[in-house]
Amino acid sequence: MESEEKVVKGGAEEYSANSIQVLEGLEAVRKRPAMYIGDIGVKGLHHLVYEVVDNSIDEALAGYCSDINVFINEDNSITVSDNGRGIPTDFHEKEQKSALEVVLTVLHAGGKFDKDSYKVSGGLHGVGVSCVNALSTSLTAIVKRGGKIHRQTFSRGVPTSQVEIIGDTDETGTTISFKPDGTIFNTTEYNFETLSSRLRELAYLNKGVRLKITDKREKDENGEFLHEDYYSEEGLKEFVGFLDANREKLIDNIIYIDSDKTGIPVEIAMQYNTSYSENVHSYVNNINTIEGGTHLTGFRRALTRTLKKYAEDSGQLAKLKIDINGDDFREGLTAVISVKVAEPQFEGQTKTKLGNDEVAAAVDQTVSTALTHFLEENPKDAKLIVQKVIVAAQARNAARKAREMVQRKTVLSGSGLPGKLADCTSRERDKAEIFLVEGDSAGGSAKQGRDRVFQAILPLRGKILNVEKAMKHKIFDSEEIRNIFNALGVTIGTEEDSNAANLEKLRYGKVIIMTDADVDGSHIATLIMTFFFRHMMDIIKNGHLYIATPPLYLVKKGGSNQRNKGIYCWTDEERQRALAEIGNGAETQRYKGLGEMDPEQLWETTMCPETRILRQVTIESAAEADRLFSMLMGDDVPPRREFIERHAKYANIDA
Ligand code: 0RA
Repeated sequence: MESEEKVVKGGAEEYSANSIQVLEGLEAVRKRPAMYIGDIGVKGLHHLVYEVVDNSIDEALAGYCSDINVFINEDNSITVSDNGRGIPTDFHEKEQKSALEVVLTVLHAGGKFDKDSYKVSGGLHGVGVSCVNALSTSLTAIVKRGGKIHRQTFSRGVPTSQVEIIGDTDETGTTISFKPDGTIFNTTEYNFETLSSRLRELAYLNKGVRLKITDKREKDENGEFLHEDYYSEEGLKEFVGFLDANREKLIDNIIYIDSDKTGIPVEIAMQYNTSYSENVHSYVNNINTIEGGTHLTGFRRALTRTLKKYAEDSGQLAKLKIDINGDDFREGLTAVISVKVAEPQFEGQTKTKLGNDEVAAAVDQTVSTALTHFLEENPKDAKLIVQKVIVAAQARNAARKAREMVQRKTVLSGSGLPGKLADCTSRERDKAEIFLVEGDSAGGSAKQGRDRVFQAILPLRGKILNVEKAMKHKIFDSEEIRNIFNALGVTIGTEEDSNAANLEKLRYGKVIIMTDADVDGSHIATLIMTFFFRHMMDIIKNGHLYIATPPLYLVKKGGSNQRNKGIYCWTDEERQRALAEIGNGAETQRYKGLGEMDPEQLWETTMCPETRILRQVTIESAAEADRLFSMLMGDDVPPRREFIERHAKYANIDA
């Protein structure tokens, strides 16, 4: 006991008893951080910021806060500042400490004092600022409230001062600064892009709130810190405009719904474009529900029923011989659905599937009312949408016929696998890997260099079909694409629910894309990722898709041909270090393609599990990835060129 009391540095006597209790609560967070924030990698590190920002968003949703500022400070600490009411600082009798200290040191204490408003924004884990406090070497809270500026400081969740009044003010608000604990996190370096895109998403999801981010680690050519300023007047309507910026619109209007008539706030924006893919993104309490759920079910049900009824009543389906199904109504549809649910039940593998049954009916009712109005008031748009649906149904029918044809004519080896596949001997799925390799010559080196027990090679010729632009039945005409799904053992499901069973048939635990480390190679990698994103999303969601990373350089002594004297380098810093290490006469050989490496080098640098660098492709934010794909693959060339030039290596959709 003695020693524990001493942990409370500078605390007054009345602190000690409570602090020990607090220590026990937050010690659990420090012992099992992943349980509270997901993981202790880059994701968890960024999650700390979201947790703090979510509290400010809640304050904004309650109607008391308009501006949220995030700073990445020079030392990779974070400051989040808002102009809300300020966390209460008055003494809390039951806990025998200030409300501010309770919020910052007691697990799940965030909304305790505010019974009237429910917490609607909330990180995936909704754990509260006290977790951030527990996982930070230092945290300072500054609260402007009741004419005074208050301050309290903490270290690893333990108060290092009492609440002190440090000045007068006529403003209100909360500022939290924290430095993540390097003994807990694998990395403590923040990524501006990652935080910035989440704040942009939050601005669209919470119209009227201004979110700014400033990176104090970096200045641009004008001597200004890197910064972004996000504000959306029209919310999801602008979000859909942003997602579809590079697609051709089918109708000019964005259909927009914002209603809480059912008691559950529902906001939806939708727009049809001339593409063939469905891009529907859903959120619950600002969380991207990648796995969908009842809100999505309600939306789909209402969309299908309302459009079908309109099409039938207007006589446009009279001549159609084939059936229309749900998919046909969503081809070329971009939509964002956002609901706020008081007590959300999250289910599914990644806890991003909404389970509350009452939400399906609420969304269904809201959508069918609003959409019926829209169709009646905009007959020209309505006609274009119905025509598009009819074409989709006809194309689906053609695709089914084409697939049946293809499955009969595909040339397979005796095993039912494509002839170009060099399969591995192991049939243990978790150990087995398949490399999708750009070009026949690199494919040849990979076949020689591999460990044939667990590594299979499938060479792919040139650029695979541009899947963003291709209609469904064209996809089945591409030999390369047929080879991919035949080798993997899965079928491209057209029926909604076939995915889980389909994934069970996957023959390899890791599907690894291996392309040259140049712009062309990254384009091909993006094409293949697009293919998986559009047609086998589950392979990405379940963590099966990877990108191999060949080295950029080999640094070795000039004139020497001995390979073992060389050092492989993946970055310019590594190259500088290698040049210094090898010393006089060191030379750099720039690898442009996989083909420049012999089988042994390819194995050592890119394929051997002990030495290679594999990057897992994750759907961090499906909306962001989707926009990226449409930009890279769409018709609009300038943004794509600019993007590829800026990100000379790979699109940042991988982890
Ligand atoms: C509890 C109660 C009240 C506000 C807050 C917490 C609050 C927390 C955070 C965290 C970051 N910014 C925040 N702003 C406010 C309501 C207090 C009242 O009734 O005045």
